Amino acid sequence: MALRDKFSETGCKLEVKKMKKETSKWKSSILVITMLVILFVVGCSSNEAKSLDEITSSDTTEISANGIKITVYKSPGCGCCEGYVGELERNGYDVEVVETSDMTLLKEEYNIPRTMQSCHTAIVQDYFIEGHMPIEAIEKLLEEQPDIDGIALPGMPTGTPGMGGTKQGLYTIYSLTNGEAEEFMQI
Ligand SMILES: [Cu+2]
Repeated sequence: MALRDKFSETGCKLEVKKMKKETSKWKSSILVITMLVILFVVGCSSNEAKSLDEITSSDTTEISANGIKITVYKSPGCGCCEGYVGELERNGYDVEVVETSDMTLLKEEYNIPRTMQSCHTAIVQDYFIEGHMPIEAIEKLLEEQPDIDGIALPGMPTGTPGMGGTKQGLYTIYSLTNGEAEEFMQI
């Protein structure tokens, strides 16, 4: 009886030892799993940060290369206006077309005198661009950011973007401030 007790006691001790061993095994595997999870999460979040960076930088490149927002107001059915929209798009501008049957009202709102008017009016940043404006003039305007209301190329000269035909001499482009015209550039 006493012997059996002793045996079972030893058995118990052995069991406890085994259990302790197993517990420590479990503990170490839990530790390893935890470390793996941490590594995975850190890895994922750094990947996420990288991809966000990549998205942001590619967006910036797009904007600096082109993608400048420009809104073109035109009357419905104006073919040369559409030609001009196409030219802007080919040059990388992000064009929004707004059709309106009251172009006169729009030109009054922007204080564009009759002698300076053309078919369509575009808005880029805070400036208006009146008419079949050569791209170089828009680039100069956006680069220099002068304190003016906008620029205008009156009428619809042949050879200008969207008009077709061949260029007949230099175009004079005007800057307008409160309806007052001054020469902006000649192309
Ligand atoms: Cu036109």
